[in-house]
Amino acid sequence: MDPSRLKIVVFGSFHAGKSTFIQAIDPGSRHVDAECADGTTTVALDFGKAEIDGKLIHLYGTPGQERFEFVRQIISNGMDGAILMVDCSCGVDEFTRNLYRQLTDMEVPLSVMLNKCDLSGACPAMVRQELEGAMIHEISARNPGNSLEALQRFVGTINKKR
Ligand SMILES: Nc1nc2c(ncn2[C@@H]2O[C@H](COP(=O)(O)OP(=O)(O)OP(=O)(O)O)[C@@H](O)[C@H]2O)c(=O)[nH]1
Ligand SMILES: [Mg+2]
Repeated sequence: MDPSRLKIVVFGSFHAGKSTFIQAIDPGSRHVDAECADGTTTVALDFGKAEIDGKLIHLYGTPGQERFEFVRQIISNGMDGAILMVDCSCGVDEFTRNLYRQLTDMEVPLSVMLNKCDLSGACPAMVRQELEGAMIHEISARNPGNSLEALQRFVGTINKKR
């Protein structure tokens, strides 16, 4: 692996905020979406770039719909780190729990991002309790500064020699 380049993949349930996060990090990011009832949904992937601590970060977003499992498998190939995006105004669903288990079993560096903390119904404490032991960052993906800070902190923990 090229130590100056990190592939980080963003997972999470439908509408957790994966694409919004990547857009916040890289306003020039690309998104393959389709229209859905309340906006758009990712049907292939998101791709954005950032430079953090002299490292080139390639950020890939996955689709949140269960039927796109094959896409998640392809995108995860060779990842150096994973982000699990959780909408903390909804709590932890079964899909998120499964993703958490899978990613933990893979022993890939993992950050759980508790998203939508700007909403009055957000309950990050409840999600923290469920995913005890995880490296957790509380964010609002609608806030680019806050999102970048969380990504920087996560990147700082990834061992480049993996
Ligand atoms: N209030 C609030 N809304 C957010 C936040 N992040 C995302 N959203 C909204 O949540 C909805 C879904 O966001 P997306 O970024 O498309 O979610 P996604 O996880 O990529 O969704 P899929 O690709 O369908 O799985 C959009 O309407 C966003 O504007 C946040 O931090 N706060
Ligand atoms: Mg998306």
